[in-house]
Amino acid sequence: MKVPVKVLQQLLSHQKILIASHVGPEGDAIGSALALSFGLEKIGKTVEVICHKGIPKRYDFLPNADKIKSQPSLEPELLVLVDCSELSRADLPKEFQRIDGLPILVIDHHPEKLGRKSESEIKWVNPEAAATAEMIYQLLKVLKVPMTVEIATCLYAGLISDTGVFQFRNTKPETLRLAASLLKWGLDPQDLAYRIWEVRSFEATKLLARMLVKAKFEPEIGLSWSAITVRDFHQTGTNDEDTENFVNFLRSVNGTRVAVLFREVEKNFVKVSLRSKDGTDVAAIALRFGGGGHRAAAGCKLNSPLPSAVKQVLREVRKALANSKG
Ligand SMILES: [Mn+2]
Repeated sequence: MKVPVKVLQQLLSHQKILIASHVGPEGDAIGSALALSFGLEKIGKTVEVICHKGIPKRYDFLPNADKIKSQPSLEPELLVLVDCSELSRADLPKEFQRIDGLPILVIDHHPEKLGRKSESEIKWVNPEAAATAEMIYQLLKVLKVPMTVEIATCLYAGLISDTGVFQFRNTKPETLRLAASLLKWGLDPQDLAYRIWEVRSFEATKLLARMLVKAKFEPEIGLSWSAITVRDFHQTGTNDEDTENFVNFLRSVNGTRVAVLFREVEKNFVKVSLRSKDGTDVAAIALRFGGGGHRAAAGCKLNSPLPSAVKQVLREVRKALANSKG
């Protein structure tokens, strides 16, 4: 993987650097942002990582996670978006959605949407990378940043987060080779996998039970789906953050080609997670509703009542399933 010279120039020619990622950050977003901040600090930069809406509790253990801010305190000369290619998707305070003249550097592995490029943006997008963490690793290597256990932990978190602990198809020989070299720093792979993929509060476990009870399966077309309502969240004392990885329980139903989980987060506001197992492009479906993601894992949000959101999204999913061979 080659790091474009423009990317290095952008980083080297600015002193105060703000790093942000997408809303609803997960291991790759947070791990990549933190690893990059460690690296840039090592080469003398002043760096801040911003997650305006905060990070899910499960990532609190990552080194320097406690230093992530909700509001920038420095006047940045450069904004770096990691694991995110659009300012509109970035988890930044509102005023940052339009800042005149602030150069933006994008480091991302999500397939690019067409159009959308402003003058002040330099984009390094590599959809071949299993995780943005792989790109950050290359970047730090070119910048000659010495590896540390902190950086290794953050990068490893990014890798396991986006590969489902090396089980998804995006896992490549290079991914495993990088993981192997990071493990040499004494990381505990079981502990990291547990913290990122397995651990769940008792309340969230009860919520999961509700979701499973309501699951629907249409074996003829290979569709599994379920919906969580505001009432479910309320009665179990949980929120949307607790639903991480729930959709994978639907995906694991034998005969499933596409799994969909709807969460009615508020009245008339529904979040949707889509997963595919057979190559059906769920990112294309999510895109139709203003969302995005990868071919096998994507998401979107709808401002509509739950039944209508279910109807709209499942109509598109059924169409996609009919069009792709099962
Ligand atoms: Mn990612």
